[in-house]
Formats: sequence, structure tokens, C-alpha cells
Amino acid sequence: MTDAVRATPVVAYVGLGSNLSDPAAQVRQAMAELNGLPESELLARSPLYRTAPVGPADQPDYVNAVVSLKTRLSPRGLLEALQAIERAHGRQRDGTRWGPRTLDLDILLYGDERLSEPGLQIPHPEMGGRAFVLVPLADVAPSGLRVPGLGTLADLIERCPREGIAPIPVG
Ligand code: A4P
Ligand code: MG
Repeated sequence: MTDAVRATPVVAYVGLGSNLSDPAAQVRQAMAELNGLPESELLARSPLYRTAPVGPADQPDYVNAVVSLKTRLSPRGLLEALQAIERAHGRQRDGTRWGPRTLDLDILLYGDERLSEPGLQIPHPEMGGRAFVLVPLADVAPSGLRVPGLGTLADLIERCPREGIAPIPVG
């Protein structure tokens, strides 16, 4: 585990996605695990959404959600913690880009930082045009939130077709 812990916490947003092995349960369980991350405090969880797959169409619908957390973990430390949770959910990487998965955890935003390193890009490079990210993000973030390099969340949502996404009733 990367030992970098920061003196000052930042607010980070994490996207959750699953389309295998009871996706809603995978996402709810992952939220509970995110609530237990070291050096971190879970601030808010969005509702769960059923979403049509982006990428290969011959895969089940996804369940997506977003959480906000206050964390002192570095970006790399947070990524490693998220990957440990993915592994615990039996995530197999078979090399298929955008293929089915038991659990995908993406760092969407880390404060107002921009990072482009091997294996870690923040903001998440695909987030600007994805309703399955932007809609739940807007549930837990202020609409004036700035996505570094892309503008405000409100502007991004306005430009993004809200198709193939439906809230899952609580219960
Ligand atoms: N990586 C780089 N930046 C980040 C970041 N900000 N957060 C690296 C997390 N990981 C980041 O990811 C590949 C590598 O991305 C990791 O090793 C990490 O170092 P992965 O999870 O192994 O592979 P992937 O998820 O298949 O690839 P990718 O390109 O990250 O896919 P996405 O963008 O996550 O998209 N349709 C619906 N409806 N809902 C979904 O959730 N998800 C995807 C996957 C496709 N279609 C979907 C959904
Ligand atoms: Mg991913």
C-alpha cells in the first residue's frame, strides 16, 4: 500500500459500477466498504441507477452510483484501496475494454486536482459525457462543482443526453 497520507483532507468522488452477480447488492456492499476506508470519511451516497451498457452492447445492464468522501489518502493510495475492494468482489480483468464486471470503482474527482500518470488519470477521462456518472454525481455534489478542464457539473449535465438511466427504487 502506498504510504502517502496528506496532512489536509480533500473531497473526492468515486463512481461505482457493476453488471454481474447481483449488481445492486455489489454496489451497496461496496458503499459499506468505502465507509470503512482508512483516513477517510464517507460524506454522501447517491441513489442507485439502472443504466444501459456503454461499450459492447451484448452485456447486462449496469447498476451505477457515486459517493463523495473526505480523504487524507493520496490519489495513488485511494486507487490502491479501491482496487483492493474490487478484488474482494471477485473482479476479474480479462482484458476486454468496457466489458462486464462484478465491481468497478473509479476515482472521478480528487479535489480540484488534475493528474495524468501511468495508470491514474484524474478527472476520470470518460466522465464528461457519461450520464451514468454525471446524474448520480449531481446527487452528491453541488451543481456549481467544477470539473477541472471541463467546466461546471451543471453545464456537463445539460449537454449530456439523459438516456438509458433510471433510478432504482429504494427497498
Ligand atoms: N485508471 C486510470 N485512471 C483511473 C481513475 N481515475 N480511477 C486505471 C480508477 N482507475 C483508473 O481500469 C483500467 C485501469 O484504469 C486501472 O488499472 C487503473 O490503473 P479497469 O477498471 O481495470 O478497466 P476498465 O474499467 O474496463 O477500463 P476503463 O477504461 O477504466 O473503463 P471505464 O471507463 O471504467 O468504463 N456502462 C454503464 N452503463 N455503466 C458503467 O459503469 N463502465 C464501463 C467501464 C463501460 N460501460 C459502462 C460502465
Ligand atoms: Mg475502471
